[in-house]
Amino acid sequence: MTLSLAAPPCRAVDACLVCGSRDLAPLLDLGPQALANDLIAPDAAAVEPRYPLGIQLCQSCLLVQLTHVVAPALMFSSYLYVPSTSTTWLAHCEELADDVCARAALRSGSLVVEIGSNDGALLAAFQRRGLRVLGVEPATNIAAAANARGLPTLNRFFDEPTAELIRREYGPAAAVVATNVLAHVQAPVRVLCGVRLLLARDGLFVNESPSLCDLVEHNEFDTIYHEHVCYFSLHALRLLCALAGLRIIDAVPQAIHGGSLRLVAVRADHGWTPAPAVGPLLERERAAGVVTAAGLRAFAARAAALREALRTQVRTLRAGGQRLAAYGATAKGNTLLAYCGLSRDDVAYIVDRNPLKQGRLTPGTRIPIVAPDRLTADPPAVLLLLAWNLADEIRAQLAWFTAAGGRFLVPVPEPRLV
Ligand code: JHZ
Ligand code: ZN
Repeated sequence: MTLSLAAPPCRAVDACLVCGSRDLAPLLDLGPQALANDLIAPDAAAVEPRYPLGIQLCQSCLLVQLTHVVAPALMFSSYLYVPSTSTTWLAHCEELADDVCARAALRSGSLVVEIGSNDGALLAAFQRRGLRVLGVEPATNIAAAANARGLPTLNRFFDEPTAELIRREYGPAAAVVATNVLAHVQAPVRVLCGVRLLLARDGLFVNESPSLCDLVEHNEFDTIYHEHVCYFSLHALRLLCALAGLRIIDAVPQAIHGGSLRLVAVRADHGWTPAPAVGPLLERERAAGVVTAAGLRAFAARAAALREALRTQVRTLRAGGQRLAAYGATAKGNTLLAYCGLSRDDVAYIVDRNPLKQGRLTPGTRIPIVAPDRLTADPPAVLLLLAWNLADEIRAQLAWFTAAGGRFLVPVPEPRLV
């Protein structure tokens, strides 16, 4: 894939990415930050660039979005994150594939297209169910790995021309699925228009993105980073889908990634009836305060309080001679470390099971990322859990650590030692 670096690396968003309104209310400023997945080679000479990180609310269409966006080619042309290092994710893929098959009444050989298919964990689940699969993935290294596993993957960003190309060469899709990708794009309506183009008349679009409601309810400010351009409420998604000629027929909250929303949509010209689940979710969003600047600023104040509480907690532990390391070189971990001002003096190292991340340094904070066996060789007293969304899976693996007196410091919804 060719890199398009003609665009500036970073630009301020002064008109809503969806509706163009300039009625944008600033909500939370997380300061200048390095790109969350831009893990540094230990011998890197250059200083990693930092870009302003903050969110704002469009008071016209209710989309929460970044205050500054970074050129996608800088973040997604080569990628180190693969979700399949987590068994929680693999189990989620099986359940999602079953759900899509049941809802769309897919037959053997029906075409399922996945946007942002990463290493193909979800495609493989569909393939095992006898379906014809095609992935679209912009990261060259990861698309190549998926193709090598026998999961056909186009190495490009998904847009309307890509949708036309797929329809021409593979036929209309019985289902289009996307997980953790719509929030990553600067023109989500254009992606949804591509979905509309690609879907068969009775085809189904199933999208999962982190839920703004969960983000706000559980103080997950760390899931804000440059890769996540949009923070979706169902209120905003309804409008986005309508603008693209899609109609939401169901919305189901999911526990994955700290709380996501599984959205099921069809072409607006198809006569499906919406499920009743949508009304209560809209009500929950209003109660959580995600559709007003005042409600969202209350969340921003909680994030600032969390920062102070975590800094105090870390300072107290260190003053008591307790050494800290961290678990999970996550994207969100970088926001947390940078916003809370935690450094290599506070966190000796970060363990991560993904070999692509090991041997590198966290962007901005330059904390070494190492393989999990470091924990046995050089155990800390406390492990800051940067992958708090996978706490159950990780704590089950590290039963020996807690049995030996080690403790976890879980940062959200508020810092606590367990
Ligand atoms: P995890 C990613 O965020 C990035 P991150 C992305 N932009 C996105 O949208 C969200 O996901 C949804 C490691 N691990 O999933 C693997 C272990 O080492 O919370 C991962 O590096 N041992 C696409 O980066 C990290 O933790 C384990 O036992 O915040 C988890 O990253 C397990 C289970 C995981 O996503
Ligand atoms: Zn707007």
